[in-house]
Amino acid sequence: MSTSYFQSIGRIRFEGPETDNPLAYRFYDENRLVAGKTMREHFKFAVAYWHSLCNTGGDPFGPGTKAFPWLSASDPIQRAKDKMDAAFELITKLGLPYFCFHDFDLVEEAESLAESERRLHAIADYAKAQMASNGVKVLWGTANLFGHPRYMNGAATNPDFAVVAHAGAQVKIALDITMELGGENYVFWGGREGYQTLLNTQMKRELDHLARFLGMAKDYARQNGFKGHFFIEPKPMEPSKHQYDFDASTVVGFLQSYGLDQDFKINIEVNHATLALHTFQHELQVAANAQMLGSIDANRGDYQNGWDTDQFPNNLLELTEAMLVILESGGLQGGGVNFDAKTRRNSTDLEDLFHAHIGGVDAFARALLTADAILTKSSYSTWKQERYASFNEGEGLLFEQGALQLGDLFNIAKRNGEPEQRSGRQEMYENLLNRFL
Ligand code: XLS
Ligand code: NI
Ligand code: NI
Repeated sequence: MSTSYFQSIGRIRFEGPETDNPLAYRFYDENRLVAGKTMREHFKFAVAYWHSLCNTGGDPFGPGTKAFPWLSASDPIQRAKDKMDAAFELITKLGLPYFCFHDFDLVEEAESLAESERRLHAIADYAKAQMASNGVKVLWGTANLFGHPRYMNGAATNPDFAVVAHAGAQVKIALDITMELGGENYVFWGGREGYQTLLNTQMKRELDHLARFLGMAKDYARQNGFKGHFFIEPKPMEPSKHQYDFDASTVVGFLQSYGLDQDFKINIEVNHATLALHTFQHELQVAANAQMLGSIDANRGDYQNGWDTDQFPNNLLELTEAMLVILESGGLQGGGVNFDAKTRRNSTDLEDLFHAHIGGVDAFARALLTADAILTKSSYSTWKQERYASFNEGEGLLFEQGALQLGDLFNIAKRNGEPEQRSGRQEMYENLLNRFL
């Protein structure tokens, strides 16, 4: 590594909850065993290349505010290499095991597909050499099929086959470099896969195309030896008014109805869940119910507005509920926790990237410890089991086994009379979270 971009900052270490050092982990102790796995294994934390290395904070009202020194070279390949040096310095100083990328986060897209491909392979070679020595890995790769103007009417769901083919070429190259870098998973977030008005849209046809496209990508990767998971990342809106992958439930139905449910799982993003008017934990549970809880894009939204603010996670109650779902469903399948989050526009010091990730990592670590304590040291699981005790024996059990008819329900209800009122005790459950925090 040539230049150091974060010279004043050393390796971030676990110092325990009492430390005064803002550049230390208080709860994330990577080798600590919790529920049979190390914290490192539970989370598989990843830095998101696009937010932390590329995004200088521009918004619709003004330009970027962050002077990232790794973006100053004029040659695109040199700029990409500088950015990668900064990325690996950031990731290794944070002590995190993974990163995630879009193809054109790594290096800028060129005028032609051929030149873009050449650039991507050049930077992938550069990455590979460094990863061999620094041990950092790729949690997932993806293709940016939403930024370029050619995708304004969609990528895989574009009404023009020429654009669909171009998107296919881009996915092929993104898969090639993801595989070259030993990427463990591959993500599809359908930013432009949706529509603005049904007046100009054959929805069924577009969905058929999307399924065909995903199937082709899967077949190509499998033929080339890719063993990882494919994840669909749901989001209900923004940029399209109607996004096809609205929420976890929609995606489960889509994957099942097109026969893609063996290879594809779901990547749940906190702020996308809340945009769909769900909670994060609801989306996790829906994915887990379908055996499709693959990975997480960690961030948080804002209570007072309705878009993807992508703030770093810090809501301990939300995360504790999430960790309960994750622990109870046996963990993430193949994926990890990717910080799809950006520092605020006015957080302009390079050091802010460290504070942001440290805060997110520690929030998850603390939530894991809390959830584990709730599961192992409280009556939480027993209470939840007992709520359903009437299905454990007798007629309730027969109902679950499919041994009753509607007429039987009629006879049972007539015999029993009005059911006894049973409290849901929501507040009692909620108090457990605070008690164990
Ligand atoms: C945007 C998405 C995006 C995906 C990857 O809202 O979260 O960043 O995670 O394309
Ligand atoms: Ni995301
Ligand atoms: Ni997002």
